[in-house]
Amino acid sequence: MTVEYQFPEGFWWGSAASATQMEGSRNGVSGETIWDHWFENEPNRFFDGVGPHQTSDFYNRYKEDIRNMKKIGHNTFRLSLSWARLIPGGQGEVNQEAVSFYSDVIDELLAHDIEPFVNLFHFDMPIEMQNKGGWESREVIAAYVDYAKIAFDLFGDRVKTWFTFNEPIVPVEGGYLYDFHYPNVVDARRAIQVAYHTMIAHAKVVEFYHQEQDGKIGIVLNLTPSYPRSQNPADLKASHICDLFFNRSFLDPAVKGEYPEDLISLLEEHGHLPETQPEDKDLLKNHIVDLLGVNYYQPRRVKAKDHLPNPYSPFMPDWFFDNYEMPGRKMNPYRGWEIYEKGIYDIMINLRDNYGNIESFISENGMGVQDEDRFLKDGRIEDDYRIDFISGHLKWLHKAAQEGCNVKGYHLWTFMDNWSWMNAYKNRYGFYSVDIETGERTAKKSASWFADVSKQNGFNA
Ligand code: BGP
Repeated sequence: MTVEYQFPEGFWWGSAASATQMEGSRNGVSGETIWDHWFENEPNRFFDGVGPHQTSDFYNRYKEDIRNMKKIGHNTFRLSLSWARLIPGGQGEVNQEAVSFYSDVIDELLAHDIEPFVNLFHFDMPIEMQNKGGWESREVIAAYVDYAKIAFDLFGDRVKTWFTFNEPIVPVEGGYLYDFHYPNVVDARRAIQVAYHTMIAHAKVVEFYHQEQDGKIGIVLNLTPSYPRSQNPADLKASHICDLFFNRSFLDPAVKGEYPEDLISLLEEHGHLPETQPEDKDLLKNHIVDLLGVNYYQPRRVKAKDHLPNPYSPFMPDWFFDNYEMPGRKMNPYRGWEIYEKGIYDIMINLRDNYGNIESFISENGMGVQDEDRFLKDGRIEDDYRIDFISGHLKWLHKAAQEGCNVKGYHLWTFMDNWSWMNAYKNRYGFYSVDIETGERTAKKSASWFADVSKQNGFNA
C-alpha cells in the first residue's frame, strides 16, 4: 500500500514531557525548585490551587508509561532531568535515589527500543540557586555546568542526544518581564541579562560535552514565526524586531555562534546591552549546537504600535510592536491559541536557508483542550480535533522534508495529560488521558491513530 505522506526513513516519532510536570515533586527524595517554593508561598497563583506535587506520577508509574509509549510506536521520547532531584540544593552531594530513578527510566526506554532524548533544564531552577541570583549570577552558571557534567558522567554512556535548555525565553519572559513565573520580576534590563547568561551557560555545557562525550547536543527553542499585519515598512519593522527578541536572541547564538547585529544595535541604542566577559564571544562562536529542537504551537501576528510608548515608561520589548488579531484566523476553540499549520514549514525553510540546514526536529507541537472529558465516549476520549491538528502540521512538515529541510522527527506535547505550570490540569494535551484521582491512564483516539502513523512512517490524509 502506498502512503501519501511518507516520511524519511528512521523518522523520530515520539513525545516530550518534563520532570516537574510529570514526576511529582514530593515523590522520592528531591530538593525544592522555584515551583515548590512559589507554590508554598502563593498557591492562589496556580490554577485550582494545584501545585507541582500533584502530577501524573511518572515517578512511580514509568514502567507502565514506557510500555504505553511502545504500544503507540514511539521510537524516541524526550524527558528532562530535575537538577534539584539529582543534586538537592543545586550543588554538592548527588542524590543516589535520583541516580537510580533516572538510570532505571533510561534503561527501561532502551529496553523498549525507545531512544531517550534528555534535557537538562525545563524551567525548574533549584530554589537555592535562585536565591543566589538564578541566571543573573555567574556562580549559578558554574553550578549548572557542574550539574551537566555529573549528568553526562552518569548517563552519557546510554544517552546520546542531549539538550541544554527547553524554551529558555520562557523563564526570561515569565520570571523577569511579564510576571507569570517566579521570581516575578518586571525589569527588562535584568531579563536581558538572564537571557544572555542562559546562552553562556548553554555554550559552556556544549563545550564540555564536545570535549568529553561522543553523542549530540542541542537546545530546544520555541520558535514563533512573526508575521506582519501588512507589507508597509512600519509593520515590517515591528515584525522584524519581534523576531529578533523572541526567536533570534537564542537561535542565532545557538546555531551561528553570534547575536544578530541589529539586535545588538537596538539594545545599544537604548542602553540595554547586558554585562559580558571578554571571553564570552569566542565561547559562543566556538561552541554551537549539533541539532535543534523546535517547539511550535502558534505564530505571532504583529503590527506597528498605534501609539508611541510613553518615553518615561521603562524599556520593554513591546515598545516596538503590538500583537495583532488577524481577522479570520483559525483558532483552537478549546484553548484560545491560533492554529496555523504552515508556520511549521516556514520555520523549517528558514532553518534550511539561513541556518545552514541544521539538523532539527519538532520537539513540541500540540493542542491543549479545556474540559476534555466532554469528548468522552464509551470510556475513551474521541479527540478527532487533535488528529486533525497533528495531521495538518505533519502535512507541512512532510513538504518541508521533501524540499530538502533537514528535519528528523516529530514529538507531540505530550505523552499523557500532565501538570502545567500556572495552568495545572486546565489544558489537556496527552495521547493518554490521566485520571487525576486514581492515576489511571487511558489511550485517546489520537493514540491509536499515532500508532499507525509511526508504524507506516507516514499517513494518508
Ligand atoms: C510549552 C512548554 C511545556 C508545556 C506547553 C503547554 O511552552 O515547554 O512545558 O507547558 O508549553 O503549555 P500550557 O500547559 O500552558 O498550555
